[in-house]
Amino acid sequence: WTKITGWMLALALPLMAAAQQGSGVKKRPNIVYIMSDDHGYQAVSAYGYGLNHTPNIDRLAKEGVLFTQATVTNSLCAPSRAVLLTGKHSFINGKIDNEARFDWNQDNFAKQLQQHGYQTALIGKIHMDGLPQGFDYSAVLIDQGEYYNPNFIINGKKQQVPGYVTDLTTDMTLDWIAKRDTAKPFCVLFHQKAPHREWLPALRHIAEYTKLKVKEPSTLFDDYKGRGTAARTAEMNILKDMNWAGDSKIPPAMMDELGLKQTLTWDKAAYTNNLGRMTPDERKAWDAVYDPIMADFKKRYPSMSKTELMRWRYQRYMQDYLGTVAAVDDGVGRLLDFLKTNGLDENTIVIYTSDQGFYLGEHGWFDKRFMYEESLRTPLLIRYPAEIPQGKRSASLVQNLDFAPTLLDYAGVAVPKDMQGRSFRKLLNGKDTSWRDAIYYTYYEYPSIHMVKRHYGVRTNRYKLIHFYYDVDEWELYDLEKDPHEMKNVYNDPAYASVRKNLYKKLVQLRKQYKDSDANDQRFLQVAVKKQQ
Ligand code: SGN
Ligand code: CA
Repeated sequence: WTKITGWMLALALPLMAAAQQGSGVKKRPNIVYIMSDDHGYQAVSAYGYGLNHTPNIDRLAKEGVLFTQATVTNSLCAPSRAVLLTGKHSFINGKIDNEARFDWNQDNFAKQLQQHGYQTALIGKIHMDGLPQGFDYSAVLIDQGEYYNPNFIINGKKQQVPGYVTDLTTDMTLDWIAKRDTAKPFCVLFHQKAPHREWLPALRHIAEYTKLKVKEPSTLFDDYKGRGTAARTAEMNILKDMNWAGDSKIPPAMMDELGLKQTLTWDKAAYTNNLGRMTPDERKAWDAVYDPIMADFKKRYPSMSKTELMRWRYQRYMQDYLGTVAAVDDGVGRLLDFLKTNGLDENTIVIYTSDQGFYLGEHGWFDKRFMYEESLRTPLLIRYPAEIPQGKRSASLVQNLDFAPTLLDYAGVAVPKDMQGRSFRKLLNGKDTSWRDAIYYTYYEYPSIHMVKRHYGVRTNRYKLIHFYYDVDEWELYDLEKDPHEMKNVYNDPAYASVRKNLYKKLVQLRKQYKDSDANDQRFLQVAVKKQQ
């Protein structure tokens, strides 16, 4: 039997491939899933915040759909990637935080695509140990990866590659597509490291971006009075918690001269290691731009007030952050041009998103983790001319949980029953009017860097209810329509009693639906306690 089936398959497969390429038969789409790291939607110009200009990502908005309310289920790097791959919440796929082990043996959508005749690749940041499964080709960064002359693990073998990480990730992606087997459809996960901390832009962008002056968010000087303990005790304030050398790029020797203490124990080392990776020529070009900025800071620092210092640090942060976004945008442009030149633009689904959102000074913060808007939401733009309308915006509550089922749906592969997300293919076609009215969120990495307390919650298109636990037991409720910046917790406001009751009901229902429980939270507490011992 196996012999006969083998023979039959050997004959049938090329025929099937030929049929796919032939006219009459609709070809299965290719998929380019672009995900950057920590790219807040505020820094995609199509979202209209006016911070920067991303003409290439914006092409996807013009030629496809932009989601205004796309969210993640757990606003942290590796957990977000695990959700993308498995289509399951963190408490089901097991990757609850950046430390937990990810079990590559479990099913993922790339494995499914591979089993159904797709060729697959994973290129760039994945932030998970172990050889990626489900990919014919993988070229991944180690852990967080490096900006200059980074190390990659290419199909399991470590190798340092000269160049700038964002450009290299783009090069490798285009290269892999160019060399693919044209008889099969492909799916590539094109994962940029940028704009992750410590924000080192490409040399071609530093002169322009270090001159940038952006508008401050209205909540830059938030005193957290309207909210709970979690917001007050988080350690992600731009003035207090950012590294002087590592992040703001003040040379370690200058820190000593000015009497600046290291913020984190690796503050100076981050600077030395990151810049130390540059070639002498690269370093010269870098210093030519940054030295004068630092010399100017040195003169001004002694007379700067705390407010002035916060303002300086905010601008410095934005310059480098937005500088790294510029190369990501270049890469998207190169990819779109490449698809067009190679006749692939009609039949390729292109998605642009980030592993989560990011604070660009809102509430005085950088980083993410919280279920508050800037980190809960993530940019999401999709282009696929064969099916998706052009230039539309959608406020539907889609999540990264939905990527796996959506992509399988487009590929014509049955969605495994245990995936928890839902395909939004019909939603994009305007054929699904019963989309979910609330999303569920969990966050676990505490106590840890940035000290964002454990929490879970529910968000509808108007309200948000959050429960912080572990070493507190606090609830927060926000009315996003009246209070879009989430400055006032109305959990105890009698005017919101019935809203609160309904949201709580919804929360209980979602926890049940997704198979989450207090028992899960307890189980993961044990993991954390063990980790600290
Ligand atoms: C590092 C960063 C943190 C960041 C985490 C997780 N610190 O620890 O600021 O929150 O990564 O980021 S650093 O000083 O080492 O840069 S994530 O995107 O990978 O989840
Ligand atoms: Ca991230």
